Amino acid sequence: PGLSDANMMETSATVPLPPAQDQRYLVVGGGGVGESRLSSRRTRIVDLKARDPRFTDGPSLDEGTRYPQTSILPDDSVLVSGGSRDYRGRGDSDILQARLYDPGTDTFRRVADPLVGRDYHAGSILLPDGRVMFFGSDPLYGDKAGTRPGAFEQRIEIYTPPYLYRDSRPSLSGGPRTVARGASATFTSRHAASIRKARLIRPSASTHVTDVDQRSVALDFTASGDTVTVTVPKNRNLVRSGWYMLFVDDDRGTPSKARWVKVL
Ligand SMILES: [Cu+2]
Repeated sequence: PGLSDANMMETSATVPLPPAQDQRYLVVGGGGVGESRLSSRRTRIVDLKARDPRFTDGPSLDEGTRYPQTSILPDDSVLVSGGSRDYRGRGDSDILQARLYDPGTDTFRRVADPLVGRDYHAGSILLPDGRVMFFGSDPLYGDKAGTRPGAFEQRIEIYTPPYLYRDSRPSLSGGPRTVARGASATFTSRHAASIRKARLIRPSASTHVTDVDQRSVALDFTASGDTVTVTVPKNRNLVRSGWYMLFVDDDRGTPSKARWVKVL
């Protein structure tokens, strides 16, 4: 209940808002079924921990947006970028805009625009150094009039979030390669005293505006001297087995580079 533009779920994006423990989801944009010209400017949020979960609208996009790319960042913001107004970029309708969504304030902030249009068969993934890679796009046509077939986009773009323009970032090194669910692991950081968050972020598998692996799990942690000890939650449904990127964020929300950790 409450889902706005419910007839435009095709080509919308869904992302579990960080941290995954909150069980809140953001649904972005979308369009009508098939080659429909309809597209949605809406974002919708649902809290699955509520007694009677229902969708409420979040901030709107400037234009109706199909195929928006969404990537969870280690500072708990979500990058929403690209997409097109019409089906597969038809009519030269790629949208060269990017935003950061803040789950705490439910607001968008415009950030540096992408330079390459991304519509069908495009994706974005968070890199272990805190940047985001964009790839693909498969426009139906190669011109505005729709007289020439489109060509698959082969340029890759790398987005550097504002947090990487600060003068320092916390270090993170050492620690084990594997951690069992429910167990703790100790890593080294010269900035241990300023660490405020620890996040396990699963590497992405992004296609068709869908990233089935994307999630950011909050970890309890303690800091002592130059060490940070994190504890992986016991819940198997929250933390599936496999590889994760472990990030720690400092008191300004600046993330470290990730350490790769395999959860057993
Ligand atoms: Cu396809």
